[in-house]
Amino acid sequence: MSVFEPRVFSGVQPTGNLHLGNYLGAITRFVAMQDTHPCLYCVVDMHAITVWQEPAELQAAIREVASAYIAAGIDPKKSIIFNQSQVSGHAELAWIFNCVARMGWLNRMTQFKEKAGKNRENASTGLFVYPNLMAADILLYRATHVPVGEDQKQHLELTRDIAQKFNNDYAGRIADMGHDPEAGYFPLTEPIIAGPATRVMSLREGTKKMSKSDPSDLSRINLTDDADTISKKIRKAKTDAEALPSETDGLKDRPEAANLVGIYAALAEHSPEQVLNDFGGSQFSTFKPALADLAVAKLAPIADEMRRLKDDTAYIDQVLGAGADRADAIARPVMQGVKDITGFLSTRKG
Ligand code: AQP
Repeated sequence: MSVFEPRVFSGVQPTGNLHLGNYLGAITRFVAMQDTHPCLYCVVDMHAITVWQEPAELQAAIREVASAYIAAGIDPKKSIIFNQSQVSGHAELAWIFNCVARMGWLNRMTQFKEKAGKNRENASTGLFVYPNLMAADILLYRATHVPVGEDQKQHLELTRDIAQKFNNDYAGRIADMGHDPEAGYFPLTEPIIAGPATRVMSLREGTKKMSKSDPSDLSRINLTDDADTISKKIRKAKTDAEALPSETDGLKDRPEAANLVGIYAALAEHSPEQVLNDFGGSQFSTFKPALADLAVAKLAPIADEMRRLKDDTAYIDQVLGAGADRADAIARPVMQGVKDITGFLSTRKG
C-alpha cells in the first residue's frame, strides 16, 4: 500500500490547433479518470513558451485549452482546472530539479532532438530542460498517475528517475523530517498510456504523429473544425488503393489505413477488430464517409460548446482562477517540505 494518496495530474500546452490526437490520446482519459481519482488538469503555459508564442495569442490559447477541457466533459467543480504560471511552485520545484537531473539524462530526450531539429544551438535552454519542468508539474502535487499519449512516455520515465534520485540523495534528511523513509518524499508516478488511441497519426503521412505544429492543417482534425472541414480533411486523407482487410493483421505495413481504422474504433468505442468486421472488404470511398459522419457526430458538440465558451471569457477566467487557488493550496506544503529537505533556511514570518 503506497503512502501517497492516489492523485492524477496532466496537462496540455496552449500552442494552438488542439487536435483529435490530443483529444483521443489525453483528454478523453482525463474525463474518465475524474470518476475514480482527484484530478488536476493544467494548461501548461510555461511549457508553451519554450518556443516563441505571440503574447496575445497565448492568452487566447490558454482560454481555448480550458474551454476544450470543459467542453469535453471535465467538471471544474470536481477536477481542478488551472494554468501553470499561476502557481509559483511549478517554477520553484523545476529549479531544484534542474539541479537533480543530469545532463546525460536530458541529452537522451528524443522530443528535444525532434523539436530543436538541426538548429540546436539556437533552441531555448527552456526547451532543453522542459522535462524537468514536467517532472515538477507532476511531483508538486505528488501525483501518482499521469494520463498521457505515447509520445510522453520517455518524459514520464525521467520524472520517475528524478523522484528516485531526490529520494535517494536526501534519504537521511527525508527521514529526519518525519517522512516515511521507505516511500521517500516523492512517489514514482505511473504513466497511464491507455486512451482509446494513444498515438493518432497525421492524415497526410501515416508514420508521423498528428501534431499541433504540423504546417499542414490537412494533417490534423482540429477540435474547432466545423462539419464541412472535418469531412473534407477525411476525404483528402492519404490512403492506399486497397480495400480494407477483414483482419487486423492485414493492416500491417498500411499505416494510413491502420490510422483511419484506429480513429474510427476510438470514436465509436469499438475495437479495431469490430470495425473491420463491419468494413472489411470496403473501399475507402465507402469507409471515409462513414468515418466523417462519426467524427462530426462526436466532435461537433465539443466544437459548439468551445465556441460558446469562447465568448464567455469571464467564466473561463473564473474557473482558472479558482482552480489555481485550489492547486496552490495543495502545492504550498509540498514545496515547503522540499525547501526544508533541501536545507533552505526559512527566514520570513507568516
Ligand atoms: N498524435 C497524438 N496522439 C495521441 N496523443 C497525443 N498527444 C499529442 N499528440 C498526440 C497527447 O496530448 C497531450 C497534450 O500534448 P501537448 O499539448 O502537451 O504537446 P505535444 O505532445 O507536443 O502535442 P503536439 O500536438 O504534438 O504539439 P506540438 O506540435 O506543439 O509538439 C499529451 O498527453 C500528448 O501525449
